[in-house]
Amino acid sequence: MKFLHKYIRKFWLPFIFALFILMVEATIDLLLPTLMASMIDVGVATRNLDEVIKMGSTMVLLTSVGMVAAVLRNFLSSYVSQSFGTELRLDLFRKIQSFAFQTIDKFDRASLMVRLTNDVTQIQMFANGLMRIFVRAPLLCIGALIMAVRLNLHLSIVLAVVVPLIAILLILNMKLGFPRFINVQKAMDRVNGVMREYLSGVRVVKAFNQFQFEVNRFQHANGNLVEAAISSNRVLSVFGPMMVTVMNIGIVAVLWFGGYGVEQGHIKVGEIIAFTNYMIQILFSLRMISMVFTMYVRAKASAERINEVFVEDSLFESASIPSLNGENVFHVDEESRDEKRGPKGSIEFENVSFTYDEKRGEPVLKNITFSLRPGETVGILGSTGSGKTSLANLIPRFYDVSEGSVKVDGKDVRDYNLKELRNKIAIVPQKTMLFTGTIAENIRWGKENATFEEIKQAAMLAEADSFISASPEGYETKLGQGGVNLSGGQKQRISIARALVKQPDILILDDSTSAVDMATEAKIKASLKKYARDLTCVIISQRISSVIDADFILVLDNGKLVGIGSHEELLKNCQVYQDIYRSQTGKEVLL
Ligand code: DCP
Ligand code: MG
Repeated sequence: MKFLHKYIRKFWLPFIFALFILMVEATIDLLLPTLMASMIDVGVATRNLDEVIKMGSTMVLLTSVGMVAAVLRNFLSSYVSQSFGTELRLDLFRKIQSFAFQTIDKFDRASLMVRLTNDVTQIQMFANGLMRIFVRAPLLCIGALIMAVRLNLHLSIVLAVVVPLIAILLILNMKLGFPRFINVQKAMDRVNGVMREYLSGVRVVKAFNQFQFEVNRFQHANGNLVEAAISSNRVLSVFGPMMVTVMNIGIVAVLWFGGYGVEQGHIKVGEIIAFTNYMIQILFSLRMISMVFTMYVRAKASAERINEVFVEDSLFESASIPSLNGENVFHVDEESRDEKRGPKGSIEFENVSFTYDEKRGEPVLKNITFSLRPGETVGILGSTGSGKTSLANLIPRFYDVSEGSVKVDGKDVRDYNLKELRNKIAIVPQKTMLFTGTIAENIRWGKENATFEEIKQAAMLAEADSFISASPEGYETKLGQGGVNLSGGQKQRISIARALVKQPDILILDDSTSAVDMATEAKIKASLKKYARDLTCVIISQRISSVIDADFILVLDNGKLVGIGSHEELLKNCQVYQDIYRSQTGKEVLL
């Protein structure tokens, strides 16, 4: 997988070094039983204390070296795997940031979460595992085999039977275990998905008393997870003991034949002990290898899922996200800010059609054409689902048009550097989204280096200053996630302030005063007019009163532009507008 190359290039040196240390460790492990055999057979059997001390201290020395090596290797492996995991997670996060909305829509959001957290952890664990047992296990396995055969060829006949048997068990274990492991992971994803959806909708769930429904849904996903986990554990619990049993029978056989050999005088006691030690090392290393394989399967599945994210096209290079060590920290380019002042902010739609999903027939916008000069205000009116938000989304290029073109300042939005384009535009989304942090921080989101005066000014324009200043902590009031501790209208006004502090050329208000009372709305519009003489405004609403004094109004109906003109003109000649007018004022249109 290509995305891994970068990390391999970066971490290969400490990785190789860790592998080298592992080889040292394995060698020590392999030497110890032989030394012990010699201690017993030469030292103890002949009552030669010098030999015992010599061998004993060599063993102590070797073990100490092994310990130091292990500590060093643990340091290395946790450093490498942690830095690798952190970087991978950051890169993945950046990649997701760079996605067009279409791409984000395509992935399930919960699955993106799991990819960022669990999948990265799996790969990280595998990398760590590699540096603990990867070379060590095969080396130990082969080394122990060689040492055992060298030690005693006759006893090795037992190995010739036992080792292939265990290998077969291992392979069976993997064959049966792998698909089950993958099932566990899939079930885990679903549990995460259900949980995430529940938590984001917890208020609605409570309001509708849908506990039981949610509990059932969770129970279902959880039950599936348990089944998958039990099934995969069953494989482990059958094969694990079987392998140990085979090996133990082998050890008994060695003791049996060995004991016979000792009686006959051609095998020494120490040899038998060393031999069984090697057998245990072989079993141990084979199980290690199977563990690495299990980790490998999980990591591979995770890597594939992460790869799916990396192979998606980025809409733009997200150079503005600060990296860990502080390079690339975002600076607002003062020069470009100054330069872009002046009468800029024209918008042109030319025969624009748009659909979210090519496969789903009916386009959401059909053949829309209009243009807006700098400083003008356009109102977009239409019933729910008529395509107002979709139209607005095309201006900052949240989505790409299917046909036609959208131009800002005479240039097709697809020809812009996205950062440059979005610097011109501030949008107050229909669904207010505030972040955890203080009110001031949330407003400053619009312009990173905004001074307190600028923030306060923006809040005053948005009619938010009065309620913010009235609260005890003022602008330092902490908001919960999504701004839960504010009313809907308060959130909308902070959201407007956040857009205004950016000092954009184009301001898009998507139903941004829907939760604000009429009087406050009128005040906001009045201050906007005063402050923003050369600001191009797109005001989306379902209320005629919100758009009545716009320079002109677009009336959308089911994705089609059915009227364009001033309030009076539309009252005269637009059927849909007349209907909306009648339903909102109760007055008949006097012609
Ligand atoms: N739509 C879609 N996929 C999305 C968003 C919308 O398929 N991610 C569809 C649903 C509607 C149509 O697009 O049929 C128009 O949706 P809009 O959100 O543009 O509609 P409005 O903004 O006009 O509606 P509202 O006033 O409710 O905000
Ligand atoms: Mg909308």
